[in-house]
Amino acid sequence: MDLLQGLKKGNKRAAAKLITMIENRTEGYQDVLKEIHKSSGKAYVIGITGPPGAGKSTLTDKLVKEIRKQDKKVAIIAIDPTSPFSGGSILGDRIRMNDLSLDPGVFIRSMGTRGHLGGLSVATKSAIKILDVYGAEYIFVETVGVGQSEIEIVKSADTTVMVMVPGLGDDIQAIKAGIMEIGDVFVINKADRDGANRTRAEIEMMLDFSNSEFKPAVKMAVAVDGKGINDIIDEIERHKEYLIKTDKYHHNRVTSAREEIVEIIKENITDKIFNDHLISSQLAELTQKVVKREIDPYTAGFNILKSIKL
Ligand SMILES: Nc1nc2c(ncn2[C@@H]2O[C@H](COP(=O)(O)OP(=O)(O)O)[C@@H](O)[C@H]2O)c(=O)[nH]1
Ligand SMILES: [Mg+2]
Repeated sequence: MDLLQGLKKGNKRAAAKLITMIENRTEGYQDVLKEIHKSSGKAYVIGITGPPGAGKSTLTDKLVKEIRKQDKKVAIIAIDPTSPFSGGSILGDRIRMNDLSLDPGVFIRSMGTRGHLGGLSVATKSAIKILDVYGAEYIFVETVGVGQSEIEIVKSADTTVMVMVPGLGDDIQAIKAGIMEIGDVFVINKADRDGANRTRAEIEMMLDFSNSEFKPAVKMAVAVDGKGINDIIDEIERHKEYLIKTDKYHHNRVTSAREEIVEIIKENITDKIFNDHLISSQLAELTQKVVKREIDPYTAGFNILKSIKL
């Protein structure tokens, strides 16, 4: 297991290869994950989410550069649920983070939906684990906060930064419920544009209704010009201290570990159903019967469950 040794020594290529292995579910990938689990759990995971074009990549680039001044090793995972590609893709992000990728202390990786049938969040959690063992002290996960799997991804972050832009108006209403529970730090990026103060007031008003113990701050930023970056880092730090002080840090990790186990169970049961010939033919047969109203879907589903050998 040369790759594992390379990973533990902080070799970028080893980390990249292992993530690819996990994405493609190459034979032996589960052994890798089993092996590294005990050495993982040290990195601090920061989710960066918000609508497309809000400036998440630009902001991540600036935040990472600031953190790099402390000489801490950083990894960035950019998730694009709409992209079937992974590895070196997401051209725009590559360009925006071009000079960062030359920094030996920064690892950048894109992940698309290819390969992981509904398991993007499992694949992301595995990638986080790999980058943790690789030695990244901070792992940034950038994702568009829309679908269920993306929300699950941000839920596994220790601190989530919600990036908004001025004048979202109706959009804020639409995503209101979602963002309230997800964001730990709110950023109004593109504050160089009109309406930033109003958007801030709108978000602050919404946050006032929340009865959560931690009151997130709403910060202004102009990511392209590097404005507001230190403020955001301070807020991430404040949230981190809150988590540790209240023991939520540990509690969140318990929840996340439990979810991870459940996801692995689900994923493998699904695999069993779709890869087993007998079950597939039973499924085809029962489907016909359900269509003909000879049996109902519940009876069919439970019949199949009974014949799954775990
Ligand atoms: N005016 C303005 N444009 C910005 C700012 N931050 C980012 N942008 C631009 O917004 C566009 C989208 O940025 P990007 O970081 O790719 O957004 P993402 O899709 O959320 O990752 C790019 O053209 C950026 O240069 C900002 O603070 N002000
Ligand atoms: Mg981006």
